Amino acid sequence: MTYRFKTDLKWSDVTPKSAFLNRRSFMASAGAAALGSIAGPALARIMTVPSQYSTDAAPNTLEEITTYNNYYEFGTGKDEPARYAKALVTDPWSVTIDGLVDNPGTFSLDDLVSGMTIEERIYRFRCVEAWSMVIPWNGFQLSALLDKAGVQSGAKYVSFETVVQPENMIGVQRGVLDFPYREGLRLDEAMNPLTILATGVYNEPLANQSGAPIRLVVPWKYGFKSIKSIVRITLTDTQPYTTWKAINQREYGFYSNVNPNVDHPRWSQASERRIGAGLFAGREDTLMFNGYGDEVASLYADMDLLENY
Ligand SMILES: Nc1nc2c(c(=O)[nH]1)N[C@H]1C(S)=C(S)[C@@H](COP(=O)(O)O)O[C@H]1N2
Ligand SMILES: [Mo]
Repeated sequence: MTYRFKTDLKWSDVTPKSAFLNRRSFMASAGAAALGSIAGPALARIMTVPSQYSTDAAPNTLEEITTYNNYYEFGTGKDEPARYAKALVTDPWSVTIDGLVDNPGTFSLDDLVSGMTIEERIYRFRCVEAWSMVIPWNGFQLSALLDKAGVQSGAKYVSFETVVQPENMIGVQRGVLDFPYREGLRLDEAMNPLTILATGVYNEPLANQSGAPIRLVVPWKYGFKSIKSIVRITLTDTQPYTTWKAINQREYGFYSNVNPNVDHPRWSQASERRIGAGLFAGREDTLMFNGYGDEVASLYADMDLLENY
């Protein structure tokens, strides 16, 4: 079953509507994660239309999803983004699309999605690093946006950049990384239907700490590839700069595919701790490509994944 939108899409069509009209309600319902309180036939329909790629695994609560985060612009502690990301200014927002595209420009969020055809709304994806969660994202396939941008034949990679608001970002003031945070994908990875731009969680707009107003989600790669609060998307012919590889090339590769057979130099990557499973729950075995091998293993058929970690 698909959920096909009209082609004069507005940003409010790709963000959860009731909450979009009344952003204050987000904070009210966020604490309770009270899904039942979100009324309306359209949303009811969206709720029942998961992506064909969604997992059946039980999702984490909104509370868990928004209180245990990595967003170094707001500090390196897992609890710091929830405390400090309120300062992020997300309205107005624009995204620049440039490089090897036919239709470059700087777009408001409405302009960004106008004319796109979007088929799926809920992506209940496992995400994993040393810990894991299952998150029901709202969003759309990155490929829909890249198709609209008109990717030129010479393009081989996509580069992404996060906003920098020094006055609002305590981690930028502390200089904990070389900001802006940057990430990249090979073009075929970017076009894969599992690669989405998320605009919400649990039919609520993204919390700032989750990467509002728009962030990448790449479920077969380690969490750090999923860059938050995107302001620039650039199509390139060479492998782009990526923040973690630049920090430590030996520890973080460009691909960063979830791979239980390749340990991080300082820790095993064979298992993960499921957030919310309780103190005494055992660790779970981490699956190759985070369990999405059927969808993505073919992308790496010719590659040595021990070399290309
Ligand atoms: N801009 C930006 N994006 C980022 C990060 C960051 O520090 N800054 N952290 C990454 C890391 S290390 C992880 S694990 C995920 C965490 O996403 P979550 O907080 O939504 O679970 O965001 C990624 N995206
Ligand atoms: Mo991470």
